[in-house]
Amino acid sequence: AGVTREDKVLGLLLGTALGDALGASFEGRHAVTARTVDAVERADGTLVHTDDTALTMVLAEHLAARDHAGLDEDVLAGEFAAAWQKEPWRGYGPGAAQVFELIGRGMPWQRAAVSLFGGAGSYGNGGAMRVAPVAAVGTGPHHVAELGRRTASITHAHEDGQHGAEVQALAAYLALERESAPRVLDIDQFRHDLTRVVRCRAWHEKLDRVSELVRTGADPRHAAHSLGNDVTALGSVPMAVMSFVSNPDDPVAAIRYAIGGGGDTDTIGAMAGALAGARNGASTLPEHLVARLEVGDHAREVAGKLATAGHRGG
Ligand code: R7I
Ligand code: MG
Ligand code: MG
Repeated sequence: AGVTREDKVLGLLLGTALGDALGASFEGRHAVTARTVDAVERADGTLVHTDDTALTMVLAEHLAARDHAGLDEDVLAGEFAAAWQKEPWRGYGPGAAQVFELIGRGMPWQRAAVSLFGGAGSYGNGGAMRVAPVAAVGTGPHHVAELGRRTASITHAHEDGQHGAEVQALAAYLALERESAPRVLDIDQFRHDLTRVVRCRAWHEKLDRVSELVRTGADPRHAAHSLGNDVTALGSVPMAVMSFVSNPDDPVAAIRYAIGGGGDTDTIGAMAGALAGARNGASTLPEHLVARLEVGDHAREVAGKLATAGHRGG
């Protein structure tokens, strides 16, 4: 009964696209008022997505096409690079663009990824922003986190860039497999499950803060100030989790909360949208907004395959 698994997987993809495309108009703003988001929602015309959705779709297709064969980083690296090459104007981070260019010239992704930032690798949120589809194929929390880390490592050699992908992947898994509306979301349990997989103090501190902010009913600006809203993984994934757990039953409200905090609004919106879309299903997304997305039909096709690909359960 209730929402089907396929509708939830589609919700994950369309929630990503909707959060990304709505947030894209506000990237870099200090904070965003509800009225300005209203105006974008009420307008017509295409809601153009950015790199976040483009790479999420590449990963979703990769996983859907390979079924039980699982994830192949070498193949996926080439697919990411090809997507960048085809549409370099989608707003890619400078580090990611550089890695994709090097991969396109034949450099192995391992070498390309560590070449960034003086050999430290990137701790940007590019691994986390595109990771959600792994939730549909992982066998359990640890497997999902591992898949998330592996997909991120193609461009993000820095540990923090990978931790962000682990946390977002696991959050998406919990939203898809454990948490279905109308069951009430247990925020403390959700946070507890996330912290069990990522054994890192900085992440635990941020996620603990999420519980506290939910308890006090913090508004988006306050939450963004406390958790961060920038292009780093540690400075954006916690705000996305916050946006979801404080609006668990309404994807558009979760996305609006994410955008309301300002900063990296397309990415925080995309990640919050993935979580809320996965929990509530695509059927809960407003039709007039979904109709304006670029990925609608393609997402439906991929979601159908992804919902039955790989292993199930947890
Ligand atoms: O992580 P990445 O793909 O960027 C994703 C963001 C999202 O907001 C997308 O919507 C798109 O707009 O870009 O790309 P990177 O360039 O690897 O990382 C993003 C930024 O994080 C970098 O450009 C740096 O500003 C910062 N950064 C670092 N700065 C110093 N030292 C990431 N890693 C480092 C570092 O090691
Ligand atoms: Mg983007
Ligand atoms: Mg962004």
